Amino acid sequence: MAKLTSLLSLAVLAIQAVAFPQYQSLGGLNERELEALLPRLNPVRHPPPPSPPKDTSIRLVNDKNHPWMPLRKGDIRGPCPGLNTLASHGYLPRNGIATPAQIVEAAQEGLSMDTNSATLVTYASMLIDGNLVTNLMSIGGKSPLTGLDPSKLATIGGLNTHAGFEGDASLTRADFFFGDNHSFNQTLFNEFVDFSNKFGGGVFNLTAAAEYRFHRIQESIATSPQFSLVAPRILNAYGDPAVATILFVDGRKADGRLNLTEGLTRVPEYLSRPGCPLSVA
Ligand code: HEM
Ligand SMILES: *[C@@H]1O[C@H](CO)[C@@H](O)[C@H](O)[C@H]1NC(C)=O
Ligand SMILES: *[C@@H]1O[C@H](CO)[C@@H](O)[C@H](O)[C@H]1NC(C)=O
Ligand SMILES: *[C@@H]1O[C@H](CO)[C@@H](O)[C@H](O)[C@H]1NC(C)=O
Ligand SMILES: CC(=O)N[C@H]1CO[C@H](CO)[C@@H](O)[C@@H]1O
Repeated sequence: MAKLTSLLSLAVLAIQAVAFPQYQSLGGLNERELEALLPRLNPVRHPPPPSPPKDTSIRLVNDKNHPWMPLRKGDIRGPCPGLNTLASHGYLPRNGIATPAQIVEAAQEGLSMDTNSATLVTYASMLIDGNLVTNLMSIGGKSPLTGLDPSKLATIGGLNTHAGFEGDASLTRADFFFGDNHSFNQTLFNEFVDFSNKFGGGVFNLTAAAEYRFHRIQESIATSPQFSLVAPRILNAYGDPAVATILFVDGRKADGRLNLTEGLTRVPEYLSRPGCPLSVA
């Protein structure tokens, strides 16, 4: 009898599936899967995006509350040198898992990114790469620390997710095809420095940024068989080099520039954030 009932209900389910395919849930889960999953999800209310900071003065980035610390086992870093640095200096949770509000605040506090730019890139990334139920995102690879995946269709893969905002022809990261799409790549950073020397008189100014942007795309076309440059990545592929010209600039100097000898993964001891918020829009 039990067998017959389950056979019957299976048959009913099968008929439903055939008759009403348009009623499949948007989350890619059927009713039974939803019933099992919903009690285990941990939904949180999303606070509103942060307001602009009151204090925008010039300030040391590496201050006593924000010392650089090496990675502990399990700490996550990803394709964005800005966010990696903010996490390694404790402006973001050092494990690399954060809410969008924490990311916007850290970008404002630590590196003087202006509120509108930080809000735009953060919430856009959150939609593609974050967990909208727990309000958490990984700044690198996929992690169980962002909570259970609420849907089969969402990747919730963190910022490493290829073909979202992470993509090919990066300044200091190799293309997806070469295997590691998100780690700092010294070979590419050396090219970055060469271009700064050749076109920017030793700094990564806009001329060097434009030349290097063009060069990296040509290089990818020539060497990377699966090269791809489509939206949304194509937007930040052109935005990032501009951001890099104002990345780690020293707020105390009128022409404060990134000291190229320090690389892009940690702020130099002496570095002060700029005194006026920097827009990337
Ligand atoms: C506020 C939230 C931010 C988010 C969500 C974000 C996200 C990302 C992502 C996904 C990439 C990878 C693109 C690629 O495939 O190359 C990236 C690259 C980059 N980000 Fe961010 N970023 C943020 C803030 C910042 C800040 C504050 C800075 C510096 C002041 C910064 C500087 C850069 C630079 C220079 C790159 C290019 C790296 C490369 O091509 O080698 N970002 N960012
Ligand atoms: C660094 O990038 C170059 C050029 O794209 C690539 O050939 C090389 O394999 C990368 N190195 C590492 C360690 O990923
Ligand atoms: C970048 O620096 C080079 C060398 O000093 C200079 O010729 C060029 O005009 C600069 N570009 C910009 C946009 O300031
Ligand atoms: C740049 O960094 C190097 C190495 O840490 C240091 O010796 C040099 O004084 C720095 N240059 C400037 C202009 O701060
Ligand atoms: C989603 C994605 O692009 N991930 C790849 C990034 O690179 C690592 C290798 O370091 C691969 O394992 C991931 O699959």
